[in-house]
Amino acid sequence: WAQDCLVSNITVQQDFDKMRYQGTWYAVAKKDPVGLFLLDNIVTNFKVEEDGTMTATAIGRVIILNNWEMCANMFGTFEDTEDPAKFKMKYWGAAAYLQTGYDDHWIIDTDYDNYAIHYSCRELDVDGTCLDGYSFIFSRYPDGLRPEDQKNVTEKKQDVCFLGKYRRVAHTGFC
Ligand code: ODT
Repeated sequence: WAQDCLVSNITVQQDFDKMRYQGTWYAVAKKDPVGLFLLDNIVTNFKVEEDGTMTATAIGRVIILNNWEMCANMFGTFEDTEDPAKFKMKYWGAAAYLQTGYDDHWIIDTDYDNYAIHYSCRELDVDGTCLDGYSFIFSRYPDGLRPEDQKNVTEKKQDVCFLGKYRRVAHTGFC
């Protein structure tokens, strides 16, 4: 079986349940996009609003204007699509000089209680593979994934064609 890396062939979490996804997730690994933004100490908190819309906040260390290090406070709202695990994320920062955007936001796999794999392709290549994208591995625990989840997470890194492109996300208490 040869992996074709077509974005359209990437499978996502079946019957994604945003209620169970709520609460705190710690980034443990990240594949960066072009023009990377969030560096480390990345913690997100997901919520479902009364109208059913999923929203999230995120904090993380960033460097802006090439040398100013700070903790960014970010906000996102997630538009539903026909697939319950695929969203469009509109995001912005607490301050005007932080990044804003509108990205795909796919939940590739999660067990809701321990781990989650997120994926976003920002730019498709002409052949249908991803030219520019990013991905987060999240854990419910600040000190990382449980050993029993690591094999599955490695498989999913391969499924999204980013295996070998992730770096560890440190939690040092900076934010
Ligand atoms: O860090 C990068 O290089 C790209 C990612 C920037 C998006 C940050 C947006 C945060 C918006 C609010 C929280 C959302 C939680 C999202 C979980 C995963 C994707 C960032």
